[in-house]
Amino acid sequence: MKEKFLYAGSFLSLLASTHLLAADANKPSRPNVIIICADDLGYGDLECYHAKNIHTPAVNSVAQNGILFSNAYAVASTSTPSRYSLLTGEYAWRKKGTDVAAGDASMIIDPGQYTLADVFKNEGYATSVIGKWHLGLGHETGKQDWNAPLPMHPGDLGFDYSYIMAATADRVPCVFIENGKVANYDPAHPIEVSYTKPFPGEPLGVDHPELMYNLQPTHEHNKAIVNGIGRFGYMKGGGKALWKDENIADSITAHAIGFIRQHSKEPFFMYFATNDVHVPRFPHERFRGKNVMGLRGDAIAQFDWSVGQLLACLEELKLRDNTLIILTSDNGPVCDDGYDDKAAELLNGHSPTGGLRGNKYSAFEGGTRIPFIVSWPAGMQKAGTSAALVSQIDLMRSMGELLGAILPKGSAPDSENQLNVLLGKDADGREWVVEQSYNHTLSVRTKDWKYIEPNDGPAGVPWVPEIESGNSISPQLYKISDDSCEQQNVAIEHPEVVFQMQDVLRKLRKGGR
Ligand code: NG6
Ligand code: CA
Repeated sequence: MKEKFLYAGSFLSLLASTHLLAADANKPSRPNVIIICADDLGYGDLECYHAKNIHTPAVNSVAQNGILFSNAYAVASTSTPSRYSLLTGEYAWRKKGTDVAAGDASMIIDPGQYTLADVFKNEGYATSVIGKWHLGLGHETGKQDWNAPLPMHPGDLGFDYSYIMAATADRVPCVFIENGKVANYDPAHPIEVSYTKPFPGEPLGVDHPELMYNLQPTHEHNKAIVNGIGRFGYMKGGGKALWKDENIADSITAHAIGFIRQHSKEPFFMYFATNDVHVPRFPHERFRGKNVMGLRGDAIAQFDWSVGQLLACLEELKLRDNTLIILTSDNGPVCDDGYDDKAAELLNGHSPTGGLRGNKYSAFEGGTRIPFIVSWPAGMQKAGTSAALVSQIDLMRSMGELLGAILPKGSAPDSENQLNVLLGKDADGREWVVEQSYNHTLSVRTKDWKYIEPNDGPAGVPWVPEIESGNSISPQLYKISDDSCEQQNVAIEHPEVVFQMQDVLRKLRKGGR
């Protein structure tokens, strides 16, 4: 089936490129595409988004050669649902089992679903995912044999090459998985993973705080100990395959560069998903201790370094001009997310959300409004900024449009083609964007308003109560303006706006757009 698409797609793109060439011999087509997706990087965390305590020269240069968006959204305020939506063009709340995944979760995207990687692959691109996956592996939760090839992995979802962390750095297994097999596998130390039972004889963080010598937990993260850091879940074995947190950025960056070099003569797509700036934050020693904000600031600097390495490689290979980079984050920022890295204490006046209310997990803007920069020097008229409403849900159909690809019926059901907005040719963007908080509360953002639907969840996020969840039993409506964001609930004064917003959600839930 996929082969048919391959032929049809290649033929169409040949037609499309011939057409482009006929219209304008210099017009670029089929750019390489790299999505750089940081983890928990906030709207205010980059210098080009007005961060003061941190220099991010590499990201700045992406912005200087592209469009910087000020109203762009992740689909959800946590990783798994956000990434699910980015890669499938379907709202995660439509599908069960898309909440924050354990490290032994089975594969969440069905191999029968058409993904963003399929769009590229069927247009003849070499495709890869490198870094954080967090969308499950194998066919049965908790039943993976980590000592053998995994029967289901990104290779079944359109990615030709994968070098990934199964979930997050704070969850076992703490090994990289390359094309469905543990990288650097150590037969002397077979791997066992459980999220229910400890392994006899394996020391746990809760009993041995002295073994967590690199970082101490503030909550949870006190089970398996790997590299002097406590984790979620139990694990045994791994030996030389175990990662060292301080080398994760180096390792994924080196693999990303390797992929670019290998495919420099053909169009490629890479989803580069960094571990930075998720917890545990333990960057390489060349970054540690350098930033006034402590480890969280050091991790942002390390993220910028990774971006810089990719840019340097593209420049060297003369690929930068015809490479379209989308630089973004999976959800809003958080300070204390389970380790005592003093992220909150050392902010020194910095606001990770750029002054927005709420944080990662929240229904408030801080949960889902994220940095979003699009840069394609050869394919954009001019650099600049855009206030258009943008959602990551639209990447799939927008990239499809870019490639002249045909998507199968029923695929990417919630995605819209917004290519002209992403390329800065259209300033309008979406009429509304829908966002999901940690407890599936949905919000609607329009140009002027933000509506949060009523629900009976607690006012603070249960495991980090100091974070405002955005939950309220009353409907909330806020006027969005630059100086005051989500401070005054005006739902009672504007019932007609509340009704319009509820109508958006009602129609969406029925399956419409
Ligand atoms: C939370 C974890 C947090 C982090 C998050 C996932 C607790 C106490 N905290 O459940 O540490 O791992 O899940 O983050 O459970 S995400 O960015 O991958 O969604
Ligand atoms: Ca995240």
